Amino acid sequence: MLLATLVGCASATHLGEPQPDAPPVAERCACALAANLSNEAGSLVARCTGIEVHATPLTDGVIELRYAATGVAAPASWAVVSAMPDPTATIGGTGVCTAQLALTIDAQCQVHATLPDGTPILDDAQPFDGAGTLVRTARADRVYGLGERTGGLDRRGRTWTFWNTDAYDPAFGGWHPDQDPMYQAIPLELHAGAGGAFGLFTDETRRMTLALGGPLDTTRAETTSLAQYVIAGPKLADVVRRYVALTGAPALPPRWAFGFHQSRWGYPDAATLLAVADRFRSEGIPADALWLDIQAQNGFRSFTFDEAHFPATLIGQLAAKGFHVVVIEDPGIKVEPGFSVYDSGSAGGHFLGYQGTAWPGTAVWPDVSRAATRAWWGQQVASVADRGVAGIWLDVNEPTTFPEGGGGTTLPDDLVVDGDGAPTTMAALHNAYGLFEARATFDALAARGTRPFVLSRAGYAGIQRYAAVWTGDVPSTWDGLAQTLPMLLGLGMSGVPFVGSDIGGYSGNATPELYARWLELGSISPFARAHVTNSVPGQEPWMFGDDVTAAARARLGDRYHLMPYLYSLGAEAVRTGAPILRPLVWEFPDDAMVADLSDEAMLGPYVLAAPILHEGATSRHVYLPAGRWFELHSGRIFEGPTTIEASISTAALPLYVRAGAILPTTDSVEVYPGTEPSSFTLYEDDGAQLAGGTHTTITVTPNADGATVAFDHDSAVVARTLNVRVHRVDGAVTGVDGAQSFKYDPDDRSLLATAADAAHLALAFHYDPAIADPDPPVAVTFEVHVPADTSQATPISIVSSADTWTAQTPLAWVTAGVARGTVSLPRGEWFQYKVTRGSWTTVEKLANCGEVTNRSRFAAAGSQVDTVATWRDRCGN
Ligand code: MIG
Repeated sequence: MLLATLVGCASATHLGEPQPDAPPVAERCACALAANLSNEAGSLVARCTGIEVHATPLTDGVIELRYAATGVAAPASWAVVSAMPDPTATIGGTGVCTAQLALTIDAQCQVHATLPDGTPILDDAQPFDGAGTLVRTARADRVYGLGERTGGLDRRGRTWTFWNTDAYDPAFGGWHPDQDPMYQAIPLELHAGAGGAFGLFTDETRRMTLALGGPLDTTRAETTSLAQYVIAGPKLADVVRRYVALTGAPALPPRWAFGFHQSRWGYPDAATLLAVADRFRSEGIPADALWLDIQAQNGFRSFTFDEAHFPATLIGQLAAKGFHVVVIEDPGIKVEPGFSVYDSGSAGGHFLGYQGTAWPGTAVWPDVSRAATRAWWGQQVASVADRGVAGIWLDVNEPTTFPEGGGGTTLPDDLVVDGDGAPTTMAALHNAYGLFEARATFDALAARGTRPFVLSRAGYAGIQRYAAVWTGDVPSTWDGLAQTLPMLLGLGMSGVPFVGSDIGGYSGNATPELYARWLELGSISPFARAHVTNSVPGQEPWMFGDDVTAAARARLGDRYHLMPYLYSLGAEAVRTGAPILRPLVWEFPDDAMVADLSDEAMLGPYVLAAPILHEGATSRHVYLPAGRWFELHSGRIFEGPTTIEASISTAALPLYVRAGAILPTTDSVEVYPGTEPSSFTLYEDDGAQLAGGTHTTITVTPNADGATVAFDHDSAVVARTLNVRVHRVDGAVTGVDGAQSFKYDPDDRSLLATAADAAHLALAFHYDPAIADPDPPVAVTFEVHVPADTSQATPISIVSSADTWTAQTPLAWVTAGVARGTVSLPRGEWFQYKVTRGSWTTVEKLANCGEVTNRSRFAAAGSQVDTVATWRDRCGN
């Protein structure tokens, strides 16, 4: 027994592979504490010369570590909202043992931790120096996370700084390709390697660096007390779920905020905004929000409006057109006796003891780390909300002082701040300024009874509780676009699911091609807003020509069609912290091909997106991991793992649906049975309610006779009809049990059933699930409207790039001026085409007899109407 105990309490493990001989975790703590250790109210405390280390097991799968100079008390955390002791953990021997982690502290107060299987995960290489430096042996693994960063997904190989910064580089018109630090500081490391993933969250709001470039990982901040949380996996999803349990669940934005947003710095007046709103409607491009930047304020005074150009009636007029309005509020308040915000702020002692320069000129900054000041800020927010404003945009909250650019300008380090009742300095609080400001804003809006929408540029761990985040001033360059996707993925993996970028880029005059590609990425970004700087043409979709306008209509149309899926992913993020847009490694952790793959992403668990991120691309490689994939629009099948070459056009956003997928859309639930049962939770509510909402578990079970699809609701069922479409049905169909009616579309190869919703609804689709041909051509339907006096003696024909423009495929006359028919084309490929009357001498022409640019279409089942203005032989050319 004694021998077993000694073995179980053997000294610290060292780095390497899993150790199959490691004793069970509980045994490792089953003996008396070593001499330098004590158990103090559920924490293991180690004392060495000049330093002490506290290790506290928390539910579930988290160990809090605090390194401190001897006797230094723990400061309060502004990130951690819930830290419950783990009652099942044991403290003994040299360490702490939990179901997920085993941690030991050696005689030099160095910490070593392993997974239950003995895989070492944490290995202090030196004792804490009492002054903020932690040095650990680097594992030969990957590190993800760290919030908003340039570069790929894997953070190894660099030193990163945590210091919220206005990253705008005037020479670049945005942040520089290697910019570090950015606006946000989220010190969450996600380590992935042998044994799975684990997390390390360093809860520090001072300037901090993390060097991941060599054999040692070094964390450095100027502090005598450093708190870290070791977070168990084994999956990235487990780490992030535990991290958001600690730092707070993401706030679900109202449903309108999942729509498309249009912004620009410099809309001059109400008439312009009303015209923009009308244009969205007349173009048929869906959109839900318009934004007011600082030009709409009265002389850059936060919480005011330039009433002459943006009267209060504007908000209601836009609401009547179906638009919500979001306004910007900067933290720098104009120093101006008589300005009510300045006066009430001064009277309440809400401003920090420093005057600097910001947009309004000489300005003061509220001490948002003080509860009373947050309440005062909330009153200002409420006054704007009273006007009808639906959301608040928090900018320059790093906080930034002028001169802007280069990032070095912020409030002085030695400024005294309240620190939520524990006075400290700006140096200690800097990275939390935006978090406090977002909290004050969110709380004020939530008090009004509906879900707030807040967008924040700066933030710290926990920002997800209050705000969506955008990637700031990204330059309108191809590099800026290419860096945006990994930046969004990194933020998403760091517990911030609602993220987006300035669609089109912030400055640099996007070309039509760049704008189209950015909009396509934007169409799958959790937050989708076009925005641009002032004194340049706007970045509304129609500013870039007909092709781009059509692309915007199509891609945003898809986004809105998938809204129930997107919204449900938002609700999933609230429950689990899972990013809405996630890297492939999140879903396929064992696939080495995707370990640092950042030019593709998963929209939720089921849809793989391969946006086009390079200038002049005429096709792109798409890596599809193991399993069966269905191209979204055509149902074309690919068997992964494989790399395919996707054909593209201006409007292209290659999207692939994973077998097992369940995609609720606005008019149906789209189901792609896999080889195993799968399920998805559909979330529905009124779009803005603070709590409640209905969860529906949709389960798909494949079987030898087709598949069953079941719906189970967690609340009362409303009277409605459900449309359920099962894809890849290309064998014989014998019926659907439980449906009111069903319809088989052999060309789309889908079986659509209609049923009345019920508390438990089960549909059994009976079809031959064998797949006869993974990639048959598709009969694409064309409906062409031609001048009414066009002779019906010759057929209207389609000529296309699919056969290098040779065949003239005739359509049938429906009536004078309308022809209809199908053309067999390669499924899931883009093609170009023109309309003729059977020969090139009769090809279509523009009304002015100019050349018609080739029409572009994707080969999938379905119909489209094209209108021909006139004919070449009529033009005489
Ligand atoms: O000093 O409000 O990132 O989106 O348009 C620039 C004007 C301040 C920076 C933001 C940008 C916004 C701009 N702001």
